[in-house]
Amino acid sequence: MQQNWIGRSEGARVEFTLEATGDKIPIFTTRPDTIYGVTFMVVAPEHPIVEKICTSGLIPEERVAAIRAFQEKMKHLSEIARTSTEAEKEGLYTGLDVINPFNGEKAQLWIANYVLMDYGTGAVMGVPAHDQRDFEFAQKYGLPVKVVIQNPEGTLRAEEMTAAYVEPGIMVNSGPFDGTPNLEGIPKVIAYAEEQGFGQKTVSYRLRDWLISRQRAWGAPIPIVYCDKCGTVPVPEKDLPVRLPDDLDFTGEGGSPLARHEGFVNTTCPQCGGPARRETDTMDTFVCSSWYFLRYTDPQNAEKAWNREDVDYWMPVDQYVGGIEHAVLHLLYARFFTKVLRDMGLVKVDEPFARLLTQGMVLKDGSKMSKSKGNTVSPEEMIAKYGADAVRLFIMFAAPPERDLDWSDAGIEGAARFVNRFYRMVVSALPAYQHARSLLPINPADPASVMGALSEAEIAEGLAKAAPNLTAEDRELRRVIHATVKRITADLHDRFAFNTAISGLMEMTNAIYAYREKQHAEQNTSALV
Ligand code: ANZ
Ligand code: ZN
Repeated sequence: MQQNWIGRSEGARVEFTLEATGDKIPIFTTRPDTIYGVTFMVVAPEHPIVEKICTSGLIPEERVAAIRAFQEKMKHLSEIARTSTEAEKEGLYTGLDVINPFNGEKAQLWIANYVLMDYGTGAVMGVPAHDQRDFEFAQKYGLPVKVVIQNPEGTLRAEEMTAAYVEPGIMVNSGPFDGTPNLEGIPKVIAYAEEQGFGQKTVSYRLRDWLISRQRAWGAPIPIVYCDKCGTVPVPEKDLPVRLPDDLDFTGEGGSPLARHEGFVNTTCPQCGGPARRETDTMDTFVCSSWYFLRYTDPQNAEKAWNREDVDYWMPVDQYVGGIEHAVLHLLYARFFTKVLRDMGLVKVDEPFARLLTQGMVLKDGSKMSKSKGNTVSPEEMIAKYGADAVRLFIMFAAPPERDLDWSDAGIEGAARFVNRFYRMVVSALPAYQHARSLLPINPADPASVMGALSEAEIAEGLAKAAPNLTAEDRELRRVIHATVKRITADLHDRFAFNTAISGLMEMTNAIYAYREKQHAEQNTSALV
């Protein structure tokens, strides 16, 4: 998920030219091998060239008005709505043409919903024969389709295509590149563009800048002061930390209560001593969650964030448990902070978290519990009715921790019944257990004599005394118990499989009850005999 989020994409930037004005419009493409197949160009509605065209006097007023209306409509659509593969492609011809620097051919310049301003260059070369979005766009607006990558059978015909051809093939209709396998063609086309000076190899990222300031009354303060004379002045280290006031007035009027707190806002300039104002935005809470785990290694340190030895001893975090919603933001930022701190020589580790378990959610009737839906279950009520052990047992048992679990009242009753059954079994076995233990050379008052302190021989002797003649059933029960111990240990330790550990316990409990009932029956029959 992080890889997708960062979205590194290798490709080329190639400059097309607006014929009427000579303006250069660079495009970003991952498929330079298809550049001879360009039959139109599309820019984002917000692209600066659109503004320039609208005010150039080169196109009629009605067209300008139509472009303005289109821009306005796009403003209200989310990025997802605009670019989803299902979304209807919508566009508008600007009335002007661009020139493909590779072959001097003209292509119409369009604006369309599916091109985003903040990715690549905000402009796309339209290759309908080999890009599905471009194909759909060309079909809708009657733009030409030109095959430039031929399939191995050599059967691809523009007039017969019902979808873009996106598989590898041989470059055709591509001037000097004809006959080149397209994957080999990519670096060759880029090299040619570089030679000719109208393009170069480039990398685009989907990742955006992270704006860390928030208009909030909580979060780490931004330690900056504004002075009329000195401008923007950082709070000196000796005056850190800046503390937020704890007597804020939450009136519900617009704006940040922090900005209305005169005592916080008004301060003196660290440089000239004159009156100054504090920054009243605070940092996004993700700033703090990017490094709090490092502070946990040395939480009482009043001198610095942490002591190098402590942080190196504890880090990395052995096991991280969190929801999937943290996979791309929090966990990515935390990794980034850790790497920067490592580069600064403040921590040794390269990665903050050794293992990650993404836990599922508790659902009710198949959907996420939420106050607005009114489908929440109050843990307090459940605990009052069934006890905390039963509630916990149900949650652990109902699904593996990485999966969502559906809340079920019947399930929790079942869990409560099991807790009681288990408890009765333990309590009823206590006298027998105490008797057996009294036969072992263990002094409960002396912890050293318990378990590890006994020799093998002493244990064997004790066991022989406590259970002199093991029957076949006794042995079978003991086997079940040992197998259960092994299984639960592995379930818990290796894979946090609480649910299967609990079902192991349930099976063992059944085996113990069955064993006892049988013993009981035998005793009764022998009494009869
Ligand atoms: C021409 C072409 C031909 C393309 C072809 C693809 C296939 P990724 O892999 O996600 O980086 N593109 C570039 N900038 C865009 C923008 N701002 N908004 C929408 N689409 C944009 O995708 C890169 C491809 O997405 C680029 O390569 C471009 O279309 C399009 F047979 O160029 B391509
Ligand atoms: Zn000043």
